[in-house]
Amino acid sequence: MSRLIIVSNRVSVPDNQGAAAAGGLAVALQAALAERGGVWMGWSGKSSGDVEPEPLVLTEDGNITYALTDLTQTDVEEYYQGFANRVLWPICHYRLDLAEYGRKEMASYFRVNRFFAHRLAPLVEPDDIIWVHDYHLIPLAAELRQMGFKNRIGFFLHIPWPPADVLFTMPVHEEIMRGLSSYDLLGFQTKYDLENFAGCLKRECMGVENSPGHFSAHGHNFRGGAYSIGIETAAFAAFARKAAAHSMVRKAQQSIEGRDLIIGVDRLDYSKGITQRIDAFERFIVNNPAHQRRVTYLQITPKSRSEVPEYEAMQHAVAEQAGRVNGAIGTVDWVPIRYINRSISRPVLAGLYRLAKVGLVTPLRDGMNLVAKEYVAAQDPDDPGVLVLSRFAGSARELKGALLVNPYDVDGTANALARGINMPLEERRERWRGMMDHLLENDVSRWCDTFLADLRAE
Ligand code: GDG
Repeated sequence: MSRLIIVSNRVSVPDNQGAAAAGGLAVALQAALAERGGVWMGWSGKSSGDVEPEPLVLTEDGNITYALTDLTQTDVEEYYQGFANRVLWPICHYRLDLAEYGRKEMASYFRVNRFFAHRLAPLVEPDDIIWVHDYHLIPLAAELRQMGFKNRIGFFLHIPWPPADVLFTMPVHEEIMRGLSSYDLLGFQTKYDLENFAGCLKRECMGVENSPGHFSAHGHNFRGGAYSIGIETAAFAAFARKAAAHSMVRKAQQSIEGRDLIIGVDRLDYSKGITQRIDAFERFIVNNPAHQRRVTYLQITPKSRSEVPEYEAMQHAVAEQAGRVNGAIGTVDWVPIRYINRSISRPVLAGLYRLAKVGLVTPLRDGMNLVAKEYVAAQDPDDPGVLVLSRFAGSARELKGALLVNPYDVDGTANALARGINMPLEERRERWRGMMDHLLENDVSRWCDTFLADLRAE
C-alpha cells in the first residue's frame, strides 16, 4: 500500500495525553497515517523571527513522521494572519466587507506555499499519495507539479466555497482557481460548495465540467466531490456518558440548580453568529417570560486569531453584549448568560453538551460545524436534548432532526429556542434517533476512507 502524506497549516502532534485530548479530525488522520505509514507536514505555529527557518524538525511516532517548520515573522503576518485569515477566510464566508486585500499579503501566500513545497519535496517518494488540507495551502499542488511531482494529490476544503460573484471580488481569484485545478481530487463539505466551485470555473470559461464531478481546466483533468466531514461518533458518545461523573460537570450541574441549560460552543469568530445568537436568547426571554429564571445560557467561546484586528474587536463586542443582556434581563438571583472566553477540556465539554436541553448552533456561514454533530452524539438516548441549527451550516444538510433557523432572523431563532425547550420527550427522541443513526454511519473514519479511496482511484 502506498504511503500517505498529509499537509496542513497546523499539525496535531500527539502529546502524552493521546487521543482523548485531540479532536476527531486529528484522530482520524492519525489513524489513516498509522494504517499506511506516512508523513504529516505543516507549520509548527512558531516564528523564526527575521531569520530563515531552521530545517524541518522531524519526530517519529511508530510509522508516522511529523515534519514541522517554523515561518519567518513576516510570513506569519502576511501569509497566515494576512492573506489566509483576512482575505480567504472572510471571502469564503461571504464577508466581502471584512476582506483586506494587500499585494504583499497575496505575494506572501504564494511564496509560503512554494516554501512548503520545497521543504516537503525531499520527503516525497514516487508512489506516495498526498492529501492537502484547507484554504492556507491551495497553491501547494501547483508548486509540486512545477517541480515535476506526478503523485496523486488531493485537497479537502474545510470551509465553504463561495459563488462566482463573491469569489471574483478577490484580485487573485484566477490564480486560486488555477491552484485548485492542479489537484487530482477536490473535496468540499457539501454539494452546494461543489456547485459553487463548478460555477466559478464556468463563469469565466476557465474550465468545463465534462460530466458530474469531472472537470478539465488549465490543461488538467480532475474530479470534485462532496465529502461531509464527520466526528468519531461512537467514541464521543461513550466519552459523554462517562463525563457525567466528572467533578467539573457535576459542579456545573449543581450550579444551574435545576434550570434548563442552553449551550453554545464556538471559536470566537464572526462567522459563528454569536452576537445574533445572544440577541435571539434575549428575545426568547422577553417573548416568553415564563422562562425567566428557569434557563441558563452557557456560551463557551475560546479566543482565536486574536492578532487579527477583526477578532480582537469581536472579543470586546461579544463580552459587552453578554454583559448588556445580563444587565437588562437578569435578576438579583439569576445570571441568564454565562460567558466563558477560554477553552475547556474535551471531557468536560462532552459532559456539558449532555447536560444541555438545547444545543444552540447558529453560524452565519460554516463549512460543516462539528459542534452540532458533537452535541447530538453526546445526548442521553432516553432523554435527548434538541439541536437548534443554522440553515447556513454545512451540517444542516445532514442533521434532519434539528430545528433549522435563519440566524439573521432573531425572532425566528427565539421561537425555535422556545420550541426546543418545550419539546415533548417523544418528539425529542424521534428527532435525535434519526440524527444519531446518520452520524454513527457517517463518522470521521468513513469520511477519511472515502476520500482516500476516491483519490487513489485513477
Ligand atoms: C473548521 C470549519 C468545519 C470549541 N471550543 C472548545 C473546543 N472546541 C472544538 C469543538 C469542535 C471544534 O473545536 C470546532 O469545530 P467546528 O467545526 O465547529 O468549527 P471550526 O473550528 O471553525 O472548524 C468548520 C471544521 O473545520 C472541520 O472540517 O466543520 O465548518 O470552520 O470539535 O468541540 N474543544 C475544547 N474546548 C473548547 O472550549 N476541548
